[in-house]
Amino acid sequence: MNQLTTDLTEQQSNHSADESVGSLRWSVAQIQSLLDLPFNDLIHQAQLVHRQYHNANEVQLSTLISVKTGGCPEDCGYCPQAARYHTGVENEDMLSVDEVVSAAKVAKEQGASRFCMGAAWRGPKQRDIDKVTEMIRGVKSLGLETCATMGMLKPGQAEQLGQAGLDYYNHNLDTSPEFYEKIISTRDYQDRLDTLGEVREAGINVCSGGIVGMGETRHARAGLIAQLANLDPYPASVPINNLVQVEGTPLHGTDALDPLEFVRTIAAARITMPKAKVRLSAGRREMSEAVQALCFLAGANSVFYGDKLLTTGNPDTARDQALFKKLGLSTQ
Ligand code: SAM
Ligand code: DTB
Ligand code: SF4
Repeated sequence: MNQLTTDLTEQQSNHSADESVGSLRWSVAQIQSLLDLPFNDLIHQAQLVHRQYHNANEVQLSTLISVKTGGCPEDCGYCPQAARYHTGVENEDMLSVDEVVSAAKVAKEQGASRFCMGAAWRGPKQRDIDKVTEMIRGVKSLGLETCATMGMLKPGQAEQLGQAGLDYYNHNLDTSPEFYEKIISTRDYQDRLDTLGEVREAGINVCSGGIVGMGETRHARAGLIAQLANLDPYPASVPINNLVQVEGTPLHGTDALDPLEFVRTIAAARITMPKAKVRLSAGRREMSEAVQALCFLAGANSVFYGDKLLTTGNPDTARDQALFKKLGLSTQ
């Protein structure tokens, strides 16, 4: 083991020994050093951490549904649902509670343990919260874990979602604070941190991650991981999305990220957030089985499962089941 590897191992074990201490922080430079390691050393470290905290042959399955699609007023440069980009995604009415609960039943039958409801909103209005809480109650009553991703939350809204039985709220930091303004102008980084604070205060598990492959540098990826790992506590669930390029969005045509850089990002998330579920998220349909296997080796232990993400495709369930079987992964 070289000196850098030894130092980083000590850093990691300090974190794992005393994660509740907010003063122990990962610097961007430390995470950049992780990302700069020889690939085999990085994966080895990620495996050591992974096996300390998780069953290395298990993957958790979350199914997504878009309960309100399109017509979003925000300008996130990656997103097919922003009204201002011409992507072919139409502004649709909100689904009914029955439609959502029926879809959750199917997801459960197919093996998902968590059902995540997404809405293309800047944030929910009170009448939206009333309907969403009904959806949460219906999904929860099936014995599924519940998750929602609906944009920014105002004070009091997270409590209402929590009282209805919401287990997780997904709200991504998306990228590093420095790169952020190249991607979104209609809400700032602090707005996102504030929403995560609302979720945490309401006792709901935080699900927060980001997107890579948006033309950012490795340093910016280190900056994103540092922000997530330094949240106190770090998120229970960390989705790492590879940009799905959609025609009509400003980021369409961005140079694709080297898949091994994606794997490195997963490994850095695993090492710095040892107990989290690290989710290999959007972009999986475009990945080979070999790259997905490397992501699992690097510490990913959750995926989105089901034929669709929100508006774009995901591997179909039969193909995923065949992959899990091939890799000897059990599902939860
Ligand atoms: N409107 C809500 C919000 O922005 O928080 C919830 C839904 S939004 C679609 C959830 C997340 O999906 C975004 O924060 C982003 O990280 C991810 N996402 C959206 N479009 C994507 C794309 N084309 N490729 C990869 N991830 C994407
Ligand atoms: C997350 O981090 N990724 C998911 C979920 N949370 C909501 C969304 C991915 C969306 C990909 C583009 C689409 O299908 O519209
Ligand atoms: Fe709207 Fe969310 Fe898409 Fe941004 S990511 S445009 S907030 S749906």
